Amino acid sequence: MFNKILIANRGEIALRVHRACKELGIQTVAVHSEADVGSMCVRLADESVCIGPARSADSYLNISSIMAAAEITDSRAIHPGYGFLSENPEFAEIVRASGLTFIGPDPSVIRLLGDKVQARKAMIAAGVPVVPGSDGEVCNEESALKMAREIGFPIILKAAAGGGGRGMKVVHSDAALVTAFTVARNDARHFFKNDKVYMERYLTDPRHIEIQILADNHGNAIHLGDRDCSLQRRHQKILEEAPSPAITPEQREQLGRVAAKAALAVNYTGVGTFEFLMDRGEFYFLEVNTRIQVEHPVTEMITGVDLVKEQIRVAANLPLTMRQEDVQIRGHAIECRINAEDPETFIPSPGRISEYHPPGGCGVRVDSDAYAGYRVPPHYDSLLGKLIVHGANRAEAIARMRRALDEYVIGGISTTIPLHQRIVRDGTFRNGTYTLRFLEEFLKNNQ
Ligand code: MV4
Repeated sequence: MFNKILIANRGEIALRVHRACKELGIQTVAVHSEADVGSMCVRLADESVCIGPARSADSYLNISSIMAAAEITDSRAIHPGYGFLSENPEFAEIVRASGLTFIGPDPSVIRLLGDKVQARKAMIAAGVPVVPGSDGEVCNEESALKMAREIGFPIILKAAAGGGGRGMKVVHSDAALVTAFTVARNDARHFFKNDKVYMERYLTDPRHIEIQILADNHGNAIHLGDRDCSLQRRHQKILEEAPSPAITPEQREQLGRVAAKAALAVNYTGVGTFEFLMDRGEFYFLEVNTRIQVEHPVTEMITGVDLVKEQIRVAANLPLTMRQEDVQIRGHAIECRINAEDPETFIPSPGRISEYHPPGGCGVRVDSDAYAGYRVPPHYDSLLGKLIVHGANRAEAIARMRRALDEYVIGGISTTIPLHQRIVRDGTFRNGTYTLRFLEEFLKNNQ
């Protein structure tokens, strides 16, 4: 096992990784920007190094500073968390070339799955169902038109280097396609420095269901069930739950087996997420996320598996601590993302937290690095932390979330707690029938 791990991230996930390291007997190095000197992970880590000014580009995305910090602290591995450099294959290569371990899949696997056209092809080859669409890149207007007529409108154009909702264009007609194709290409070139685009049939009212997988360097790949992430606004997830109330245990088992098999087929190692859309009872592969995800705790709560510890063990070449038949899904878990934002306008609300009282009691978990007196910096995304509950079933989990949200006190700034208090009381949420479009409608009707 590694003696010392450098945590190349900030906020609640840096603290989450620190906690896993401590339980494994590993020393931690927190790297931080000038704006994060007062953060909880910096306080708790065994060592800390300031890697630059507040701006992410100068600190959390500054590869040379991070590598210098790793060198002076004699760190043996780097955990990238989520966001920032977590899915950057060049960073993973540099870490490896410096003789350290990147805690994540092989750089070649990150690169393959980062190209959504290549990922689609790899998944088709592995027997994973994908959305009907182009075989590869859409190269010109003529082939775009021909393909769209075959697939049938509406279609969606996506950037091969995109993902997570950026660089997408929905098209409803022949007439709109020519301009949309040009715009999609230019946007892709501009945002991702790669103008490759592809086409899929546009599913109008799906659910977003993802499978958590775990694979080691010894030929073992297992799944840990699904998460339902359909409750989102502008591609930002707001609340996640596991298992999905929309699928049967048989569907879960089948989709999980498909994802684990596909993970083996692409030599995937570590933790990974296979994203699917579900439409009229059918599943369609979207993309693979090659990092630990924000919503991983709901899976931990229903399986009892510490995903970050497993991820670190796999990176140290140890075998998985469990087999597929050892994984049992118990009860139901829900996560509310607590953002430092106005709960109605979603405008960020940085500033000093004057009062802080997190909820507790049976089945309640808070993953947050907030504390009374903490200043939420204005430079980063507004996630303050996550409130996660576990119950014997979905009804108990909802009642517990409602109770825990009512206990949570965060003073001095605005948070999304009041929004969550309204969502968990909503009929459509409570009966579990919501789709990707739900939250937008909910917000319109609840002004
Ligand atoms: C889609 C889609 C409908 N049809 N693809 C958005 C994020 C990126 N991972 C893919 N996304 C979508 N792809 C087809 N063929 C709808 C979305 C989508 C979505 C997906 C997941 C979570 C939230 C979303 C919100 C709006 C649209």
